[in-house]
Amino acid sequence: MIEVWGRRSSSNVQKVIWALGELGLDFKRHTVGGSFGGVRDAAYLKMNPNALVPVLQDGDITMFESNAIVRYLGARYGEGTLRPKEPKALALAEQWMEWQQLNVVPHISVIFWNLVRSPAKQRNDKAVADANSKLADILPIADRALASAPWFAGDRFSFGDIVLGVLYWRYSCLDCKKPDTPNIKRWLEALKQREPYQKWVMVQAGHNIAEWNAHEKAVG
Ligand SMILES: N[C@@H](CCC(=O)N[C@@H](CS)C(=O)NCC(=O)O)C(=O)O
Repeated sequence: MIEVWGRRSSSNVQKVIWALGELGLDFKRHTVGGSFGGVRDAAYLKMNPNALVPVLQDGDITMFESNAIVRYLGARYGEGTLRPKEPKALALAEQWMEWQQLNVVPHISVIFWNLVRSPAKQRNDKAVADANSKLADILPIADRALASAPWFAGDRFSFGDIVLGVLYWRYSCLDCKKPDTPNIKRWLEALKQREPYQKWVMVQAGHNIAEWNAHEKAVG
């Protein structure tokens, strides 16, 4: 059976378990990382020397890096579904996955860490304002792409929707000013109809550090 190591509250773990859910694959998950620890144990470091989650084990493959894991799952179990078969759709899915990771994730992460994961006294308001202003420039790029197609790869959901799908849920729950992106809004509503997204991603992570800590413990 496929095994995944990583706490459910981790966005990078969520990419993997959401992808597994989309593929209808059973898996066993081990809760490690964050307040649960375990990522510096010798046995874990053998699987992921970075001491980070997630790790995936499937037969003779043990691997880390969430986006690479999602790509592996697509190649092995989701040819034509999670991983588009047609070269143009595959190219678009790959393009947007890279773009989301490099351009959007860092800024949403800054906002999330400051507003939710840090005690109020340590909040860096300037960093939050800078990240918000960068997102106001960057998110319209994704919005324009979604004006001509329902999903990032075209007509069908694919792994090109996974990276932003996880982070955008968090962002949508945050109390901060957001750019007007009607096509992203429609895309998010479509994601919300997907059962694996509801199960693994649409979890309220809280609005401050106390709520986050309670959330992390509760979801495991
Ligand atoms: N590039 C890595 C980043 C992994 C990462 O930063 N994971 C975070 C959680 S989202 C982590 O392990 N933090 C330490 C912990 O949870 O103990 C990936 O995409 O898998």
